Amino acid sequence: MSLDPAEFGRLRTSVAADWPLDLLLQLKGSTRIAVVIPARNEAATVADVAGDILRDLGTLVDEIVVIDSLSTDDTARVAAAAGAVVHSVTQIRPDLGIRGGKGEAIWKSQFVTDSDLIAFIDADLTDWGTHFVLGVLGPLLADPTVQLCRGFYDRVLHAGGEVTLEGGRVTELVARPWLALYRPELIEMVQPLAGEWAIRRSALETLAIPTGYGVEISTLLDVHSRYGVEGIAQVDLGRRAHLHQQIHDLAAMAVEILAVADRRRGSSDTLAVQSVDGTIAAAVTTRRVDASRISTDRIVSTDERPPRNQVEDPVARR
Ligand SMILES: Nc1nc2c(ncn2[C@@H]2O[C@H](COP(=O)(O)OP(=O)(O)O)[C@@H](O)[C@H]2O)c(=O)[nH]1
Ligand SMILES: [Mg+2]
Repeated sequence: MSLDPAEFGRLRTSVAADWPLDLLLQLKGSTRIAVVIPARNEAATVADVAGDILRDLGTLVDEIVVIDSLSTDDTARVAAAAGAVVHSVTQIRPDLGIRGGKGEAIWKSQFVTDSDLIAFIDADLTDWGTHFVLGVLGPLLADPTVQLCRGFYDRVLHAGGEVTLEGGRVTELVARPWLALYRPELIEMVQPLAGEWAIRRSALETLAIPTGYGVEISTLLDVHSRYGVEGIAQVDLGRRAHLHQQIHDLAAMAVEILAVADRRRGSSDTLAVQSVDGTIAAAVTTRRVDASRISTDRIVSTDERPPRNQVEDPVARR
């Protein structure tokens, strides 16, 4: 099932079927392409994700990289066995500090890849296909003015059951309402927080990157501020399923997304508070009370890393 692109106004919307492998191979020319898979404790699924991409898209993709953050399971071993290049965030520029978080993995991936286009794919996908990668790359290969392409999909709510275009809970109750209030030009984004997206390196390296789950909203807002709605595309990938999180973990995710979005409340792409090395260090405390009336505090980091192009190379510093 796909949607009528006419519904999407100025936002460039296509469907994955518009971007078959042979077309992308023609468009690729000398463009180098990386697929980056952030993964923490995804041993059950990461090998299938990386292995399928290598098998189907080996001629298109120049680098396939898994960025692991301190997984306690076999993620790194099974991803390497599937043929991916595996890096731990602890080994990438340790001089810049070592942190957890999905955004941190994406930020550090810039130090171990050199491709012109980078596609990000979640490692916990269970119902997906390698057309996800083709779909997010197609609009960037076809049109040099597109900087960022984000996927959208029906979400499979129950295994073998209903599918719906509704986003996840954080998408529907936090991200899309925030966009409606503060960036109405982006209300046509179906899945603003989708983990499947691609971006030009030249754009990514100019953006501050939140260390955690704020990375999707920040890249969307910052590309919009800088390049306008014309710089953004979205692509219908069909359907997707992944592993679901607990509501309390989603609440922490929502806090980070709101903090990161609120720093970008205006249309300006300049972040106000920056420390000496350009990292924004900030945290929010959340509290919940359980059935025994015992409260637990949780500190949610809302840190952001500086744009890659503002980080000196270690050699240049000496
Ligand atoms: N390297 C790394 N990857 C992470 C981290 N946290 C999440 N991820 C990965 O980011 C992707 C999306 O994370 P997930 O927790 O599934 O978020 P959700 O899909 O938004 O619920 C998955 O591939 C995770 O393994 C982290 O701290 N480090
Ligand atoms: Mg997930």
